Amino acid sequence: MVYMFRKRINVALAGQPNVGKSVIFNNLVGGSQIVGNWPGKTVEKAEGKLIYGDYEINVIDLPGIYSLSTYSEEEIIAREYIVSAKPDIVVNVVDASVLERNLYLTLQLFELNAPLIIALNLMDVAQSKGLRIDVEKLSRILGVPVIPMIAVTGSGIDKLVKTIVDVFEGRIRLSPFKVRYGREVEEKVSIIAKIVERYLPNLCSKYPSRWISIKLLERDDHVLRMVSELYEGKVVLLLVQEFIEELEKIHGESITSIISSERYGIINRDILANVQFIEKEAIRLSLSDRLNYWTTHPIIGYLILVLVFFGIFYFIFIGGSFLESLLDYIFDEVFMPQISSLLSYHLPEPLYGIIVGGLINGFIAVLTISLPYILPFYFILSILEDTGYMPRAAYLMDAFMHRIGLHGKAFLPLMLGYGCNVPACLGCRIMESDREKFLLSFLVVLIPCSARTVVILGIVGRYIGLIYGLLLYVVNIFVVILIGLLLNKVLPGCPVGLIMEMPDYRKPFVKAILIKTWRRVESFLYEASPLIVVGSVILSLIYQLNLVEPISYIMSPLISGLLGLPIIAGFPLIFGILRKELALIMLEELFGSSDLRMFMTFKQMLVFTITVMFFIPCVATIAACVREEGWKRATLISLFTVILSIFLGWLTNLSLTLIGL
Ligand SMILES: Nc1nc2c(ncn2[C@@H]2O[C@H](COP(=O)(O)OP(=O)(O)OP(=O)(O)O)[C@@H](O)[C@H]2O)c(=O)[nH]1
Ligand SMILES: [Mg+2]
Repeated sequence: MVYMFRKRINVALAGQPNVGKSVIFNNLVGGSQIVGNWPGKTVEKAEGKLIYGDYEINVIDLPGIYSLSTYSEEEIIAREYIVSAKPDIVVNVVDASVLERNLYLTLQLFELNAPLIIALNLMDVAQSKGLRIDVEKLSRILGVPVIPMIAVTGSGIDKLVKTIVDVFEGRIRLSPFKVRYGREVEEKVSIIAKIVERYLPNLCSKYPSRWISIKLLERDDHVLRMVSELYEGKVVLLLVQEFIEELEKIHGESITSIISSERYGIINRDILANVQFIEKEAIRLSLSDRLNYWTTHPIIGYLILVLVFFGIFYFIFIGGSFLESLLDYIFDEVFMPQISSLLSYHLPEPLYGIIVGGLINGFIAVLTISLPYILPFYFILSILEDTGYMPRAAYLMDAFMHRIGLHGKAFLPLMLGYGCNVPACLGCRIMESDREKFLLSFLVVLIPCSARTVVILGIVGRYIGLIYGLLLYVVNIFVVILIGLLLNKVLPGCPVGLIMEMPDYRKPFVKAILIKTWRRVESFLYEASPLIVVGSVILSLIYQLNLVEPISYIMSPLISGLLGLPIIAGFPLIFGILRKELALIMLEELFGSSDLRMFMTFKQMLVFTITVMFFIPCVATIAACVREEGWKRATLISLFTVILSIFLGWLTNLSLTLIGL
């Protein structure tokens, strides 16, 4: 027997927000981490594996952090990972177009004694800004390998992997840059380091003593707490406090400003001055600046926002209808008749019903009902994410969002919600306070995700008219605002202000967009289609066991009494918890036709769609919500959506009946 032993290399990707860490991660391990042009998408570390020759490279994608201080949950996650898990190699991804700011984190990684490789990403953007970087010299000064990259095109990835292995095997030796502060600070740092080494040996076995000293001087909360909990720590803290006061007196500014300006001094004087050159001709008002001006303009900006939104749904509807009729023809007209006649010949009736009616029909429904709308949606969402329009939209919406106790940044998870509520729920973590996070979680699950879009455009858009379909999105926005206003009044606490960095516009790359769309479609096919097929099989079992009537009867007071829907419409609503598009798929399966007009009135279609639009989130979203908010809150949110959806369905039914429809 032959055993294969692969050497394992643990690699962490660390860097500031929005520098391309997740693109590199996805490229390396084929992952599907959220990628987009705004800071703060990755909120929790993600893990993936790459096999390279005799090596198994374990890659961790860390959240973006501006520095190694502990201002946010992400910074703690990233820093603790680097310190505790001690990865073999830390790939510090830096944005070549704003090196000064990015190297700020790099210096701190050096101080942490992390074994670094620098991935100098976004070289294309740096070049278009007229910046030239002497990569070799940068590598010489920093004493570690520097790999120029354009991650979205895959350029530099191979070299990065090879370098990781070479460093791991000691073929490339690291002689890391030594960060040296001004004389006064340096004196204090080395005294504190000696004392810390002597009196706090346990702490020094985890963190480098020099790093602890700098962090103590910087008044880092986390380190201060750790030291104060130790018996000898109190004395150390007294000394540190004395040193801080002394330094602040000499420099006339706060200790954090002293240290950060010294760091910038080192970056500019000792590093950038030797390696970065600005080529004159590129200094002009760039396309990005002009686009930024118009898309954040107080009047034109909003017009563009409305146009973009309508344009997106129009594109999805047109693209979706076209793909739907194409796939319908292929599967329903060509493929299905052949399969049915073949299987009906070989299978006994109950089994035939379950296999063809449940399994195969369920799978075909995925391809002919969901996929046609989901594909254009993912495509256009990818473009929107990569250009950098999303944070502009968030900026424009800031004033509105304040009315509902949130701020512009909250608009990002809400927009992601149109694609899928799961990342939107997880994305709520970017909010600063627990109150805002909870409030936003309530709202994101009300946003019609792409699966609900399948229902909205596939029923109302298709049978009543696209404009009515689009109107439902507007209604949805109004309801979300209303609920937000209400929650803002009810929930204790106050909203906080917006602090968000506005990234430059970036040109989306066709290849990157296509890969991203495909990855999303792929995970939709893997994750959603089993749920849809299971739902479809359960339904056909219910059919075979003659349970349709009794169950419908139990639900009839709600379904036909309150909502005025055909009695069997309760099934699709319930099964929609598995996957939202099951609501439409099951309606067609239950009616045994893909033309709903024969079985439902326009009023019923509207009531049904509105109920589905707000009804309880799907299982995957509930799970994400439990993870972020805990059981109690997730249950509260889910129950709330059930009551809200039935109430709105009833209200629609009542008002349409009152006006004689
Ligand atoms: N032009 C260009 N764009 C890039 C490059 N690398 C990444 N991008 C784009 O930059 C944006 C940010 O990339 P991400 O991988 O999401 O960045 P991240 O560092 O993981 O960001 P956070 O998770 O928010 O910290 C995306 O829109 C990418 O498509 C590059 O080399 N050139
Ligand atoms: Mg990321």
